[in-house]
Amino acid sequence: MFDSLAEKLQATLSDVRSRGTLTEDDVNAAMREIRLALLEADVNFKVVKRFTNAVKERALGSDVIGQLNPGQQVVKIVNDELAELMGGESAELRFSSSPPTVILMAGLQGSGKTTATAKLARLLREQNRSSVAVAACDVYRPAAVEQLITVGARAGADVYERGTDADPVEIAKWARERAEREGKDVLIVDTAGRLHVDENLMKELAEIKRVTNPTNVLLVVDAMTGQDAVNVAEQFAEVVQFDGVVMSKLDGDARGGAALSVKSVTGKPILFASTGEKLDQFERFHPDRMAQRILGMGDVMTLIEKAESQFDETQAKELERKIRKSEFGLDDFLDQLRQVRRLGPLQSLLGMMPGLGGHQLRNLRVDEREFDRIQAIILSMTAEERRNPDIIKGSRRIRIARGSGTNVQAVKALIRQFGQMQRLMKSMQSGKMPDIGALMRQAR
Ligand SMILES: Nc1nc2c(ncn2[C@@H]2O[C@H](COP(=O)(O)OP(=O)(O)OP(=O)(O)O)[C@@H](O)[C@H]2O)c(=O)[nH]1
Ligand SMILES: [Mg+2]
Repeated sequence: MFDSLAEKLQATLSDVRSRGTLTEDDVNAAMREIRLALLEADVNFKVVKRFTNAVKERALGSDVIGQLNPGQQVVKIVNDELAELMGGESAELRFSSSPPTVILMAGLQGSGKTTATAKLARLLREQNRSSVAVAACDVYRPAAVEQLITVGARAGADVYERGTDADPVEIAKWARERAEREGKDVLIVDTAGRLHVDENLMKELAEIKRVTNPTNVLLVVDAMTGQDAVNVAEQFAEVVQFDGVVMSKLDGDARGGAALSVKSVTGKPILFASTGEKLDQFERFHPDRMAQRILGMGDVMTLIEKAESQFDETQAKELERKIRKSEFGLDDFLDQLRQVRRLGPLQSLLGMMPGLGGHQLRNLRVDEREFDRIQAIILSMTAEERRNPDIIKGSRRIRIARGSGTNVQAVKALIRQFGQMQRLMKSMQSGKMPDIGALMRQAR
């Protein structure tokens, strides 16, 4: 899903990320690319304009924060704004304080209402341990009731149906009363679709809404229809109040325009995403995670956040003090390595290390085992050797190599690099992290 958009945004942003410094022209160029990518993804053009303006304003207005380089900040801004575009916070279903919670499903013909009804029933049964009934109020298509009986049963829900002869409003009223009587936690009402948003459909929906008094009205829209889905949602919003959107068939949507625009255009959040024909291909919609998925940087975003919280000020100050006083030894180095490692995969991590821009990163293939090797070498040293690596010569070197399962060259390289790093640190004012990338290249 969102394949082509993801690819384009990722390419643009990886270019931005790799720059040490960013000029206004760089930002403008990136915004042009992003605008094109979004338009090609069939995102509403007003939404695109608002989006790129917001990103640009923030990108140009922000200072360099902490250890992140400006390119990475632009990436973070795009990520934040993408999430914001899709609603920011994840929207939740409302639950009634006096059961049943009634969920009314609306939408055009073939949008995926019946499928979503069963999927939602399953999700609420599994995740909330709710007892769920579904009501078959589509009496126009003979097979519709049969379909709900089949998928409803598979989802473990009671199916309330009265065939195709009864009036849908009557069925809805009866189903609500029955759910109340039978003590169901949740009643999901499946309704009939139409080809277009027409008056009859709206009248019937309004009636069903009146007699069931739903806690949530969900509009199911087909993501594959792109901006049409958004237009339909807009038309619905004018006549029937709905609370949120179920975005169906996201699996077949390579562009993503509907998912990206619908909140912005209708003001209604996406609550659920349907991503396949199987019952369990249905999930709560989280704008932030979706943004990260589109940018292909779930890990990096998490890491940036982790880094922001991990490299706290106190630690940075202590590190700075040690460096200033030339007290930074191999023990501290190992501490740093371990701290870094807790954050996650090295390859993505190194890109956000100060002094390691993206262009360096691209040439750097990190083998996670390097970490183990460096750690093993340092751990094979005595405390004295770690404080004062200069004494590591001859037989000490052989002992350490043997103890760490490496060789004398590796030990030598590490100590030489550490020496260089110490000298570099002495000349540095701030408590930056050492250039671990260079160290690893040399230690190999
Ligand atoms: N790939 C994919 N197919 C889906 C998804 N959701 C529904 N479908 C398929 O889309 C078709 C229509 O789904 P329904 O749930 O019957 O749609 P509906 O809105 O109830 O249709 P009507 O009752 O005719 O108005 C079916 O073939 C479903 O299997 C989805 O998330 N992904
Ligand atoms: Mg249906």
